Amino acid sequence: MVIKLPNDHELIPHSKRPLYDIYIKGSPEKGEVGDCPFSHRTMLHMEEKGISFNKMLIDEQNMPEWIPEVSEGNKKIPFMLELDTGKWLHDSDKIVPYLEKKFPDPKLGMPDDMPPDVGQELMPKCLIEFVTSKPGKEEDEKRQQLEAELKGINDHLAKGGPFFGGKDVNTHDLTLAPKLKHTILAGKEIKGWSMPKEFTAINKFMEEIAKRPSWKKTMYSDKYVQDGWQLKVKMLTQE
Ligand SMILES: N[C@@H](CCC(=O)N[C@@H](CS)C(=O)NCC(=O)O)C(=O)O
Repeated sequence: MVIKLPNDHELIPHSKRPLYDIYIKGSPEKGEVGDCPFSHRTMLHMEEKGISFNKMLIDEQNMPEWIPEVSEGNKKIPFMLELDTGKWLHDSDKIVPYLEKKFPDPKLGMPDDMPPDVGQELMPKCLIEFVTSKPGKEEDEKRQQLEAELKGINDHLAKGGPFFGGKDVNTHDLTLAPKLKHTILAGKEIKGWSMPKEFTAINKFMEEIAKRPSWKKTMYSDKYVQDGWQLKVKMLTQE
């Protein structure tokens, strides 16, 4: 229970006190969460496990100089501070298994328990290659490559579903869902592409994941994703 005081301060029960400061992509000026699928993935895992955290917004175009000091030389988002121990963690690929070991309940599984060949190439590889492809033969090839990757995901989900974890989400769901959101929005924005109608299991998956409180609490606007991909494609195709 959180007791609201008239001046908007909150009294938070000890069990709900924030355990982490997570540094994610966003607009510090507007106080809005940005379009980073790796930050999203990490926050989804924390929400599903009931781990409380403070969101610290970082402008990706103007990243603080001290980040490599706490992230083993890397300057990437997300990274986070464990408030009880002062330990810094970085990279969603390392943070997610760390959280699974430290907070085993509810079990979401380890990333390498999941089918290794399903959805692994979706993003960045397939999506970036498609949205940066030249119209014509190259674009057709890259679209087919992307759709083959999506078919693998769809076929896997169609065997059970609506989630990879069946009725309950697992780590694979929480990793792929932000990537699928980016694929749907970037494909449309940059190439006027839409998810093929026959991929009904993916559509059902996205509908179901969007209903979860964890998704609602960690959402960011479609506009951020669309603008972010416009900028990324511009940068990548100018090189
Ligand atoms: N493997 C990392 C990838 C993180 C990543 O690429 N983050 C992007 C933002 S979405 C970033 O920090 N980009 C800035 C850069 O690469 O300089 C993870 O899973 O956390």
